[in-house]
Amino acid sequence: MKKLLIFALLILFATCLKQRYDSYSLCKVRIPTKKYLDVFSALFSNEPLDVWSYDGNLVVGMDMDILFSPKQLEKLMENKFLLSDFSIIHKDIQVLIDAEEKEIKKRSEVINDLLMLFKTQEDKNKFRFAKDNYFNNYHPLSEIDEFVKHYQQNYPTMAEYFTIGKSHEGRPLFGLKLHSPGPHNATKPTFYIIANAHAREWISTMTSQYIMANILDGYEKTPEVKHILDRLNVYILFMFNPDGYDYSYTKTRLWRKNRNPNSGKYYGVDLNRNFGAGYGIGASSSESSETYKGKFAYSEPEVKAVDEFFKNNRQIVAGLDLHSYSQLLLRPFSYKSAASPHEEQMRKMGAEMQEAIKSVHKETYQNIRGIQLYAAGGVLDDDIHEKYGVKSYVIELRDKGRYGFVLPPQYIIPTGEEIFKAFLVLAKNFAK
Ligand code: 0X9
Ligand code: ZN
Repeated sequence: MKKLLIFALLILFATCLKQRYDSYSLCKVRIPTKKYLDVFSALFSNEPLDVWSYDGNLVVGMDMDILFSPKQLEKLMENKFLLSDFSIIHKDIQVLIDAEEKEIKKRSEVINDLLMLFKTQEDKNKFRFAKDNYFNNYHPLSEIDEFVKHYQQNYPTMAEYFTIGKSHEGRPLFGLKLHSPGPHNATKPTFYIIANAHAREWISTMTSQYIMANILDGYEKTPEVKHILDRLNVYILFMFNPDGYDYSYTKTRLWRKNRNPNSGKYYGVDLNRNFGAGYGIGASSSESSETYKGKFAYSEPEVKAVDEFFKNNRQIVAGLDLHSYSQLLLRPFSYKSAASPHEEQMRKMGAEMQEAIKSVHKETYQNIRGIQLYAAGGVLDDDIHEKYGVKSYVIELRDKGRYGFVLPPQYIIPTGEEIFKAFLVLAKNFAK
């Protein structure tokens, strides 16, 4: 009884430590002119807004999803004349976060109850890592690592566990190198997948794991997968920002950046503004901003490690950087309007992915150049495209704003299914 009480108190304590978003409202707003935009942004210069769409930037004439704290909402209400359009999508985002937490807990309890039926650890792992069970839920970082290792152990001749360095807080940046059965020939053309540059975009790591599991399980059964893996290696980095993910999972659900303490008051650098190509464009110099670019290009250990990884693996020809949300297929460049020398090929392959995705659950994803969305500099995909000619895409996964970053777990599998199809059609172009 006493033990139970202590346990309950610990749980209570842990939940109290979580950042709450009571009465934070997610709103759709549109600012009609540049003049109004300047006044609007000046209003919020002390407490930067969390712009969920448009990469943290305020834009003119477009619908933006913005999260307002209660104080900010009050200010907004007094200055509504600055907007040409305004509506509230969720008047209390904490309600959504509570519902998500409840759902995650319920789903993990169901699995935990059933785990009692199995005796050995091996059988237990087989059950909890079965695809239908695992992809039914979002998981803490330690479980993601276990899942990846479990798959590696099941396919020792086709998968190699690797790390490329450590995060700011010392967590490993881990992945799997997938290849056809037998010795790993590292000189083969290689496809990359990277996920979770942004902490709160949980669906991105789940999708990268879904693709991994389906490549390994599919090799013997699906001729398309075999065709690709016989010709291409696939390197997957499941967690670009482990510190941020852990922080988002356990403490502050809507955290985006890494966990660099900066000068002490405001934590975090936006890892997708810290690369070299177009460094500083569409990014912030302010440590409190969601798009803080860091002290200098490649200043962050996570970014440095990923940069080294691409430098040392010049056989990488193409790949995907997974983000959420908005349902977009973005190709270079994002920092400049000049077309890439590979524009035509990349637009065409984007259209192939778009069609493949639609064929699965009828979901539409827009196929555009990054800059058509908004200028963003220091992003990974531009950097490796410019430096090494890697045919790199960003996929902004589901949804289109109904749940935004707080996408319920029942969407993990459908998202995985459609993006796995996109992976197959894109990779096929390089499996010659
Ligand atoms: O801003 C980003 O880093 C990405 N969007 S997100 O909402 N996941 O943060 C997109 C980067 C790609 N390029 C352009 N925005 N143009
Ligand atoms: Zn992102």
